[in-house]
Amino acid sequence: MQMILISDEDQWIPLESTTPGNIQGRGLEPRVTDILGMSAPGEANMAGPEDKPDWAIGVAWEANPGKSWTGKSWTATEYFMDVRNTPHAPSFRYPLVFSYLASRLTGVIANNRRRRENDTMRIEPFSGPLGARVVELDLRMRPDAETRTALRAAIDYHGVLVLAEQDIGDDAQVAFSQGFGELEAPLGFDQYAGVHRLVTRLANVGNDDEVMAPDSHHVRYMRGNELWHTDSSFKPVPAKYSILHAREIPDSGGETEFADCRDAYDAWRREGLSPSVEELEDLICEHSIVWSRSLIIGDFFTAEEKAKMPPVEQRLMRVHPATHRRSFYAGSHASHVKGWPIDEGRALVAKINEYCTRPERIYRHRWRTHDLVMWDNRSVLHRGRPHDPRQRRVMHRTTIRGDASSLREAGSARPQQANAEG
Ligand SMILES: O=C(O)CCC(=O)C(=O)O
Ligand SMILES: [Fe+2]
Repeated sequence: MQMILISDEDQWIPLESTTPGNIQGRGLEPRVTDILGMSAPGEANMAGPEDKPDWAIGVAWEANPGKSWTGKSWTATEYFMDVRNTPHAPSFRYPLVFSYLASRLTGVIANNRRRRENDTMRIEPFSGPLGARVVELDLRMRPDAETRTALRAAIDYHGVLVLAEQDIGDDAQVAFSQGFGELEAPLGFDQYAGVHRLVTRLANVGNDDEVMAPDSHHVRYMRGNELWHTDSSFKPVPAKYSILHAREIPDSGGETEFADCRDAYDAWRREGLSPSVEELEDLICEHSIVWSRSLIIGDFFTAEEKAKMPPVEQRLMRVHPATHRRSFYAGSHASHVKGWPIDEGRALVAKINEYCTRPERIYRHRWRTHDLVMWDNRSVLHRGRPHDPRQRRVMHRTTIRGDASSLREAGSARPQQANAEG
């Protein structure tokens, strides 16, 4: 995989690695302290040695030596570039908003202090294909626009971000989440007294603060989360990011697992599995929460609830709008393939889900109280793991709405066909 780095002259230069030595070797200032990720859209598009990357994306953190006059010790800049036709000119680049300038001018000293607290934020990628830890970030200090942009690029690239020790309540979680887009309102039966109306509470503890019986209606409903899924794919506009905050956790069990569906796509293509990625490119699946719940808790919903949640259609393969990486998009809400015999479609969905969730593609998160984990539902599947039902587990989730139905995303192999579906 080719790395690309932007130089002082806005020239993009391929690098084998992004160590300062390498940068110096090319006559550039070693001022870039961290490259989030710049790569081609999966190795799949880099089939031959002469292949060139299509695009590059990344965030560069540049140290401000001795701190700049703004007091900031780093500057994050997000880069995106289409390198197909103009290999050495960025098509899109924006420096991030220096929002603290305004507060400085208006003399809001408290804001300045809060922002300085987060100046040392770092992203530390995990060793596997997905996930990274965000360190030195305190969400009580309301991240500024620049920090949010760096986080958004990080979540798009890594799929899962872990932020430990975030002792915040619903209001702060909602405010932080709204920085990434419009929030989904939870389904009616997912709303609870005393919980913010934009927060989905996943808990085995009722309004009376007692642990609910394992066979209670709500605990049974939540068992659906033990199946691999992508949030809200059963809604016409599925979720983009989900943000889950641990309020109370059991002594053992109750982990959440994440599987990298971009890595699965790349491997499927590399291994030449059947059907080929070209054959899969424009397939449409029907998604339904009535179907997915039936797999684990039977015929659960009332006729009225079912009528409110009719099946929807989603693409089986998605192209990430920021990273341009392809991934499978299925999970337990996907039931079958439009236009295929039902059994064959179900078998294909099962095969793809199994392939996406192989051990080498999984990050398992063992929760600690006040951990906050966010993930990109467009690229990863997730599931909750069982735990002792007598122990309390209380999680609060905010969910950022996607931009549109996946049907509106063009598959680039046959864009005219995919567009016709939208
Ligand atoms: O409880 C869990 O670990 C996962 C819950 C879940 O699926 C979600 O928060 O979207
Ligand atoms: Fe979920």
